[in-house]
Amino acid sequence: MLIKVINPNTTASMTAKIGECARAVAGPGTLVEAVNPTMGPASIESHVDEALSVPGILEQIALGESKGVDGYVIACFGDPGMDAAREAATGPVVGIAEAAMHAASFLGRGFSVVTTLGRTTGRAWDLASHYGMSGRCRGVHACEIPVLELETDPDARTIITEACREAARHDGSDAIVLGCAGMADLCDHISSDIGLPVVDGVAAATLFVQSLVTMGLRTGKSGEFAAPLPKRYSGLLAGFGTPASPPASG
Ligand code: 2AL
Repeated sequence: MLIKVINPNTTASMTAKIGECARAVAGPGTLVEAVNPTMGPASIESHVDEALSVPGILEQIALGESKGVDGYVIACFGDPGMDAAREAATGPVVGIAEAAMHAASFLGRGFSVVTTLGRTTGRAWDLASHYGMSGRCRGVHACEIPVLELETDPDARTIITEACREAARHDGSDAIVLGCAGMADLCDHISSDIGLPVVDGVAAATLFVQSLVTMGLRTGKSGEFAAPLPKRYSGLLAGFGTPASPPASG
């Protein structure tokens, strides 16, 4: 099967890391294609970044559909454009926040999220509520490292590890959810350092998509998530339009 892992930001080095982490868990019959859009923000850490990442995601879904992709991972912890992606794709689409929170809910009574900047914590709380995880999510904590500095800050691993340890202690949590795709490669190190289960959403979402495809399950298309109606789009978004069918004659 072919799983397309979409890093919704345009930073290729982060896409490469995400691809490695997805491939490390995918089964032998699964091919992982990791991509990022060519348009959009270099990192996603505001509501504006998130909104402007969605056209690039939809462009990547359209390309995936033309190649027969079996399922998709949206690899940003804000889970941007999830509903739109589910309309546009034939196969299942799983976001990393959604996947990580569900996986963590199997590991104990409560989990804490450790994310990048404090300004992204509101979105993480909203997603916990949206996914029915309010009773499980005990805290959302920021390490105040911007997304792209995860790759360059030599102290990033130590700072995030200590933030995870303190989050679990403060919240009395059984597990940690990492709140950024750029933290995926730290998951095993942090888990062995703090002695708690630590969930990386990239791995979790890749395996959930693989499982859904293996079970022959895909997004229900009979209502809300049916393909969008054909229509004209204008300006910068003109390429997203679909030609309307001519009115039936006679
Ligand atoms: C993210 C993420 O996963 N990718 C990105 O660009 N921003 N999440 C976050 N909380 O900063």
